[in-house]
Amino acid sequence: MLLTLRVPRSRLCLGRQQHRRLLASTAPEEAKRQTTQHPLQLEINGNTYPTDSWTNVTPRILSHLGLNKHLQRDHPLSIIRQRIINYFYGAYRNQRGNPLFSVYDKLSPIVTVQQNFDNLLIPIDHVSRQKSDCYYVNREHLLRAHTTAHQVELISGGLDNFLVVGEVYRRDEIDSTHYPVFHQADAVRLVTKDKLFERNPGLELFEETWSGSLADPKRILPSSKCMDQTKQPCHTLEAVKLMEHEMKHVLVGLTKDLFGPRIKYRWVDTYFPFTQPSWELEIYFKDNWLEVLGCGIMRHEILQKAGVHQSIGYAFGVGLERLAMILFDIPDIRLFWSNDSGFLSQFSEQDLQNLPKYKPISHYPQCSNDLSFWLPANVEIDAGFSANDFYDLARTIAGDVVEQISLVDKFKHPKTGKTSLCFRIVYRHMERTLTQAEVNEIHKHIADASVEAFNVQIR
Ligand code: FA5
Ligand code: MG
Repeated sequence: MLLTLRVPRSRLCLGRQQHRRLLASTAPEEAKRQTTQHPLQLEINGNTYPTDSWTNVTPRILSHLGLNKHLQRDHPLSIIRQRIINYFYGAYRNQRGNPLFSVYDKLSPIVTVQQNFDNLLIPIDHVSRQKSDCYYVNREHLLRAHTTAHQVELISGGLDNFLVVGEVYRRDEIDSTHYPVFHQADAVRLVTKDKLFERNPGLELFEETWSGSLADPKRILPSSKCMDQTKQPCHTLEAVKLMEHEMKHVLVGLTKDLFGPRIKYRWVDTYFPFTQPSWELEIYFKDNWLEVLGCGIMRHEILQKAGVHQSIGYAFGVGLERLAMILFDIPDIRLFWSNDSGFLSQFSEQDLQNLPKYKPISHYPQCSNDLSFWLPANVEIDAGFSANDFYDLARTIAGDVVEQISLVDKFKHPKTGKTSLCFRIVYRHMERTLTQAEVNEIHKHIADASVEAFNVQIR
């Protein structure tokens, strides 16, 4: 929303409310100090940045750096990342059958104003540059507001098909679908005339009348508003239409790959400073149209700046939380930051094609107790004892107050040769807080029943 022409809602309230909510768990005086006062320099990821009148990152926001939820195994954002990558690997292959796209998912989120804005022709007075919309480290550095910030450096490095995945930071509103730190995947695909017009070799990428004057990087034209949805003056209509068709076909393909063939979607014309023409893709979700991505034909000035003169390209940026919310039926974007094992244990990367729907977790606290026992002599896990039998027994006794059970330790005694197992059982009630005494009693029942059923010896 932020980089489009529409005024984001957050700009109207200048982010004050979101700050109050963000800092809700910090004492008021401390929260105020953290938001308004800064040390003379900031130490981030081993680099030192002098602060200045632009500095507005808070310790709370900086604490998200390096959490890399998109790389955390079995996290829903990692599952979405993997699904997008797999889709692109399948959709585009070279003649030898290898994937065309390369993936960059560990780039530092601290970028320069040049990377985040200038390289992408974002006008100097564009709202998205304002302090009220971004987290600035100082006047030259900020936490990237979109993964598009890496476009020019990667193209300059010679890449023509790539995906960038990472977290982005915006002083946006906070509600069930907006959070100041969220994840994006960006992609760029560049093609030459020969490739685009393989079947129509007579066609051209660029208008005959276009002088190519943008080709001199020192004479980059001032960014126009790019509101004409037809095409940029330099491109031929055929080139733009073919590229648009390929891009929309691939993005609808991705949408259907994720959500099934019956998903309702629509294309909405929009404006981005770095693409022309530009669109947003919206998906019908819970009785509303939800914007999931922005895309378009890349501005030719950007390619030229990056040293590419004979190609046309498309680019898009998609919000991972938005996709994951639809895919897993996750009702609130804040859940993606949860370390609650009741949330995290619901997702697994093992079978990417059969993903479960999210089951709401109780907001009452968890209580976890360990149970360790010796297996009988000559019995081992999967040879006389099955962990699944133990799980069933525990569930039969405790019912739904058992939220999770996992095997956390296993070892063989060097002398007796007996195997010891330790299971962690997490208890939680859906409607009330369990007392430790109650939990201990249930836990004891499970221990007693295990002795009875499996002839184990409690340690
Ligand atoms: C951009 O960030 C552009 N860089 C996308 C782009 C890339 C366009 C390349 C063209 C070419 P926008 O601000 O609309 O655009 O954000 C892109 C997506 O991020 C949105 O469609 C939405 O899915 C997600 N998004 C935006 N703001 C938030 C937020 N506060 N919380 C969660 N997701 C968000
Ligand atoms: Mg948008």
